[in-house]
Amino acid sequence: QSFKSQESLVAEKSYTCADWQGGYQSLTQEFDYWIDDIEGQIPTELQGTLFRNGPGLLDVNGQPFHHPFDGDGMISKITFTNGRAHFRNRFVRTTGYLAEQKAGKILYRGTFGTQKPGGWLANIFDFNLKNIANTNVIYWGGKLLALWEAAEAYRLDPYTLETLGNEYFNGALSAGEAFAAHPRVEKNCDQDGGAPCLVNFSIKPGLSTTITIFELNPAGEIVRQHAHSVPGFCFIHDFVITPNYCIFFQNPVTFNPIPFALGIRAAGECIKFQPNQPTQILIIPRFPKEGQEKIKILETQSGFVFHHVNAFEVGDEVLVDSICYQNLPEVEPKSDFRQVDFEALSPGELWRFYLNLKDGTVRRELIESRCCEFPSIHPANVGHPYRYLYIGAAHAESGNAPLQALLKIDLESGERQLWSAAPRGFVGEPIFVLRPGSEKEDDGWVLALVYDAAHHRSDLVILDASDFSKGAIARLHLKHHIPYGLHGSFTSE
Ligand code: 3ON
Ligand code: FE
Repeated sequence: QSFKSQESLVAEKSYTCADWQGGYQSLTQEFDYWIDDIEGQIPTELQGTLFRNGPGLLDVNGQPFHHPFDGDGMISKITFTNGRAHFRNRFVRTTGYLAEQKAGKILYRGTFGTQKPGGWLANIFDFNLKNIANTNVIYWGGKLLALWEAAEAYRLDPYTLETLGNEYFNGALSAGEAFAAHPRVEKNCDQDGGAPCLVNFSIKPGLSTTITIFELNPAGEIVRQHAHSVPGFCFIHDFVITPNYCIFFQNPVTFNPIPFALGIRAAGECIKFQPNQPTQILIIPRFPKEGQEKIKILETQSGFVFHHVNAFEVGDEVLVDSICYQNLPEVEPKSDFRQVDFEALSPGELWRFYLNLKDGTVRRELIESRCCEFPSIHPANVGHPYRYLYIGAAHAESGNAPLQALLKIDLESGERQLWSAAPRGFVGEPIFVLRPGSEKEDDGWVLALVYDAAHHRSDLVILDASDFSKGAIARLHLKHHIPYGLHGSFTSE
């Protein structure tokens, strides 16, 4: 009897698919209220605003999107003042969102599988993808910007979240030019006399790919911009910076444009992972000098990277920490993303890559094999050596599973701390917020939205970053759920 129950314990999952699926229902309402259902206490020193972005709608009037990455961007913001918290959410009024809401049906092809109703005839030769502004939201240069990597940023009012239009940075960008969703901020940029600098990029696909790098000053102006052409198709979602370089992982994928052009498949369904091809690592100087080699390409084993944690320079080497998948499953045209078989997919693992700029070699080391995604670090350490990282993780130590826990990793001592919301909680991206006046790297809080399937609502959970074993120091119950999101940022301005 006792042997049997132990065995079933081992086989038991930390979640049910039905619970997980609840977090992928659309949220149609827009709210504006003070959060008063709180367990624990919001630290009074925690002052500022957490902005989050992600797909808020997973359907138009009951017509489902094919993939969550195709969902319309919805911004949530939680403002902390004197121990209280205020919530507000609004959809980004993109051209596509407005048109589809008015029509009450899908009018656009989505990148990851959503097609216009009516079969291939309705989709053939339509290369117009819907800018859904759903991936990240940043506050920079006095502007709140919703980002999606294949098109222009949308500017929003930071207080009301009202959509103000596309952002072209005083004409530095032109219509149709993309501004990626993963900017990196170097807090102390030597080139700018110690001022903060935001670095971002754009990818222009084709037979060869153009990568453009933008550097913005604290006023939100593009002060440096340079473009590079690299051979082949690129699917690059994120990058990392150091004081001297931008580093991109060109995942080994091929793109077959024919089914896309013919309206048979969406663009994202024409991307095929190449497990026998190496990953190319593109190293681009941030401040290209006359006569200097413009771009250096190194190679490492095949793998797929969406997100990097951080990078820094040590002597002749650049160290890059990244979440790496052994395989990228194809998006299947007839499938339903809510029916995912987690165990059949490869988990995201955390690796450290050592790029030797002198001899061109790359070696790598596994840091964490527990399934993990959505890393966060102390903002002052971006591009520089660091000790602690916080990341969403699976409840179980091995296997692929939904994110239900928050993991803190001490890269120096190897110590791990895990806070889990299992069995009925599912976590999103954690964000580290430093305590005002903090001196220690982990002196601050970790904020994350947790979908609570038991109540079909989301909580904002606050952990003490220096000690996860305390459990949540505050749990703010929202009045509704927030569909699983992507990225966000915290501003104390
Ligand atoms: O050549 C083109 C280049 C390009 C920029 C190809 C292309 C059309 C596919 C393209 C567009 C790419 C886009 C629009 C990518 C959008 C990505 C997105 C919205 C989200 C990515 C999320 C990544 C992860 C790892 C999410 C994880 C989620 C969980 C763990 C569960 O909540
Ligand atoms: Fe991302």
